[in-house]
Amino acid sequence: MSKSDAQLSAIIDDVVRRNPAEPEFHQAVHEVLGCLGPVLDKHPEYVDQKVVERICEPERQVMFRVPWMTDSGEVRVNRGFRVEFNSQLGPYKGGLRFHPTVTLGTIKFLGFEQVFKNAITGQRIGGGKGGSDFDPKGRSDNEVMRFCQSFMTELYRYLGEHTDVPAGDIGVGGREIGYLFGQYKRITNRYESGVLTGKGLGWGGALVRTEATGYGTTFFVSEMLKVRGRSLDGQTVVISGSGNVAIYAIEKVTQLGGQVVACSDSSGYVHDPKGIDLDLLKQIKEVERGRVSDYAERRGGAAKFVQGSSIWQIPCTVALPCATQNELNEDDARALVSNGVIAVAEGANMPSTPEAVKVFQDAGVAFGPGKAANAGGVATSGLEMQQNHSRDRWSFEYTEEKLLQIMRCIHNLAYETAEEYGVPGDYVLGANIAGFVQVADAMMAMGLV
Ligand code: NDP
Ligand code: 2IT
Repeated sequence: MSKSDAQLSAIIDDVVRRNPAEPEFHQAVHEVLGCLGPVLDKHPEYVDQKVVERICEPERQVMFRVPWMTDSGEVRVNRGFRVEFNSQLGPYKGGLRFHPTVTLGTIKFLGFEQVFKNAITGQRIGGGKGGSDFDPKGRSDNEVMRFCQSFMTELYRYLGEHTDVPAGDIGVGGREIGYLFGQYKRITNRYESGVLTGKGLGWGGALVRTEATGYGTTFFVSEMLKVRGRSLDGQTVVISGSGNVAIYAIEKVTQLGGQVVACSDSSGYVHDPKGIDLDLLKQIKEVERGRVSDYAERRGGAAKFVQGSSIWQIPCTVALPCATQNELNEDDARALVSNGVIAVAEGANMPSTPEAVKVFQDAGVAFGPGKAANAGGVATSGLEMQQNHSRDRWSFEYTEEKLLQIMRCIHNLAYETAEEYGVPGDYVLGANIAGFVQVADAMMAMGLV
C-alpha cells in the first residue's frame, strides 16, 4: 500500500468511527477516497492542509421536528434534515428526499456525492441535501401540503438564493416544490424565485428541468457508447424505477432508437418485450400516482408484472438503474454481464453496490457512475437559477441543447481525467478526481475553511 493509500485508509477509519450507524455515508466516502491516492501523491499540500478530512465533514447539519396533522385530525411527527456539505464553489445545492427510509446517514451520503457531482457540472454550485422520513405515499394533497408547510416553517431560515437552494429527489416533485415555495414566500414576504428549483413553468420554473435527469443520463450513456463506436439505436434497454428519472430516461432512449423493455417500482417490475408504452406509464405514474402493476393490467397481454424478483435478470445490452441506492448487487451485475450488457449508467444515486461496480469494470462494461451520469438534473437546476437571476426564459430546444453540451463536457472531463491518471475508461475514478480537485483547490485558496 502506498503512503497516500495508507493515509486515506486511516481517514476512512476515522469517518466510520466518528459517524456510527451511517453505512451509506461510509460507502460513499469509501468510493470517493478509494480513488484519491494518485491525487495525494501529486499534491502533498492537500495532505498537509488536511483537505480530505475537511471535505468529509459537513459544514453544517440541521435536524428538526416536523409536526403535522392528518385529514382525520391525528397528530404526526416526522424528522427533517438539511446537510449543508460544502459551499466552496457556490451556494449549497441539492434535492430534498421524502421517504420512510431516510436517516441522517442517507442525507449525508447524498450530500457528499452532490459536492463532487455539482463540481463537475461546471455550474459553480456547492453541495447539500435534505429531506424527511415522511412517506407521501397514500397521503392526500392536503396532507402533503400541511407537511410541506410545516417542514418549510423550520427550513426557511437556512435557505436563500445565494445560500442554499433545494430541489426535488425521491418523493419530492412539482407538487411538493409548489407547497414549499408557497410557504417560503409567505414567511419571508419575498418572491425569491432562485431559492428552489423544479418550480412550475408558470411561476419561475424552467423548461427541461423535469426531463433533465433522465435525458442527461441517456446523453451520458450515448457518449460512452460513442467512444466504443456504438450508439443507442437498436439497443435493448432495462430501466429500473418508474419515477421522474426513469420516465424521462425511457422517453429519450426511445427517441434515440433504443427499445426499453422493462421498468419497476418498489413492489416489482413490468416486462414489456415490445417496448414500454410511455403515454400509459405517464398517465398511471404522473397523473394517477398508481403502481407499475396497474400498467401491466392495462396493457392487456403485452406486459407481465413480476412481484419481488430482480429486474436485472431480464436480458439487455444497456442498463440504467434509476430507482434508489444499492438496488443492483453483485449477483445482478453478473446476470447482466452474462446476458451481454455493454453499458450501464446510473440515473439514481449509488444504485450499484461496490461489488457490482467491480463486476462491471472487470468485465469491461462501460460504467457511468451516478455523480457523472445523473448530473444533468442538478445542472439544469443551475440553468433554472440562471434564468431566475436574469428574469429570462429559454426555449425547450435551446435548454435541451445546453444540457446535451453539459453532459458531453462531463463525460469528456471524466474520461480525460481517467486517462491522465493512467486508468483509461474508469469513469468512477475520473469523475471522483475531477470533482475533488476543483473543490480542494477552492478550499486551499480560501484559507482554513
Ligand atoms: P421518484 O420519487 O420520482 O421515483 C423513485 C422511483 O424509485 C419510484 O419508482 C420508486 O418506487 C422507486 N424506489 C424508491 N425507493 C425505492 C426502494 N427503497 N426500493 C425500490 N424502489 C424504490 O424519484 P426520482 O426519480 O426523482 O429519483 C430516483 C433516483 O434518482 C434517486 O436515487 C434520486 O436520488 C436520483 N436522482 C434524482 C434526480 C432528480 O432530479 N429527481 C437527480 C439526480 C439523481 P415506489 O414508487 O414504489 O417507491
Ligand atoms: O441528486 C440530485 O442531483 C438531485 N436530486 C437534483 C438536485 C438539484 O438541486 O436539482
